[in-house]
Amino acid sequence: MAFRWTNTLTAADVTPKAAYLNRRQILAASVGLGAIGLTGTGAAAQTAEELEPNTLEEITSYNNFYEFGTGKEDPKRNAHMLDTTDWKITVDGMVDNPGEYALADLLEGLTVEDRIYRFRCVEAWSMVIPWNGIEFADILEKAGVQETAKYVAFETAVQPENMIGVQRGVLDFPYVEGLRLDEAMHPLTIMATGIYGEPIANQNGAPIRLVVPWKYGFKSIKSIVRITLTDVEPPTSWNKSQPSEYGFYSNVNPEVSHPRWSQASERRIGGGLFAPRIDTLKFNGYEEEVASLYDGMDLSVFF
Ligand SMILES: Nc1nc2c(c(=O)[nH]1)N[C@H]1C(S)=C(S)[C@@H](COP(=O)(O)O)O[C@H]1N2
Ligand SMILES: [Mo]
Repeated sequence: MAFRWTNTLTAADVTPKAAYLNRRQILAASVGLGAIGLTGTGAAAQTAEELEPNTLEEITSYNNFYEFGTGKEDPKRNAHMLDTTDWKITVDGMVDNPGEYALADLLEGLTVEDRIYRFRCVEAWSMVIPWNGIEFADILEKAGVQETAKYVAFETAVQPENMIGVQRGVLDFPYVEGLRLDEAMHPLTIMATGIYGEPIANQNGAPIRLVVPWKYGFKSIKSIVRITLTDVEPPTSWNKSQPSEYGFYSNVNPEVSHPRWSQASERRIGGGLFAPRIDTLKFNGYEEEVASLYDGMDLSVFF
């Protein structure tokens, strides 16, 4: 790994926001370039310019978290009810070290890195989010993935008494997601524990959520309580709900329309009412890094 931030950002060790912001340009230039060893100063300059992060206010005020309602402002209004105390994550399936881990134990010794990523919802809005997170591959290494494993399944907490969306049954809960093992192991795939150096807000998926920046936002499952290694493709919430509209792979792809709208462009949150739409990039701009994962696959079939 050519580029790893070695400072460890945790809830207890928060980088002052000013220092954080001063590093922004460097960070932006590193994302998706240094991490994978891609070189080229032209690309770096372009990335730095392009990846102006959204404000914390924007990131925490416009959300999808159906456990707390279907409106974009519902999670901010309702997610204070999420109980994140004494958080535990069950790691099971095809692993050498299964168990129910306290969050701190699961993450102990692992490096929290700063990653400024594009974030593209399947609904065609987008943001740029400065995450703090751990490469998911580091967590998998701790779990001890067995050779038979081919996929990773994820599950969100269900706290019916705290979650108005669960009470209303707006989706089949628990929210579940999955990745192929090579996608899960990819260095761009992180488990986020913070944003802007602060612990991740409840509405963004506290205390820990997946971030897979080349896929539509719904793959980035929030408030995770179970990680299961398996040899069968796991069910995923939106595919279960609308199989003709949402596939397992869900790679950002401007060439493959959603049945009800185009995916060729997107609305960047915070741009204002009259901001022009911006072109959506294949694999959300991470094509160089991830396209080879899908060699030989027809991405209009495996959407
Ligand atoms: N558990 C859970 N995870 C979820 C969702 C959800 O409803 N429940 N929504 C997904 C969708 S559609 C998107 S776009 C992102 C939104 O993440 P953000 O609110 O942090 O921007 O979370 C994803 N993860
Ligand atoms: Mo989404």
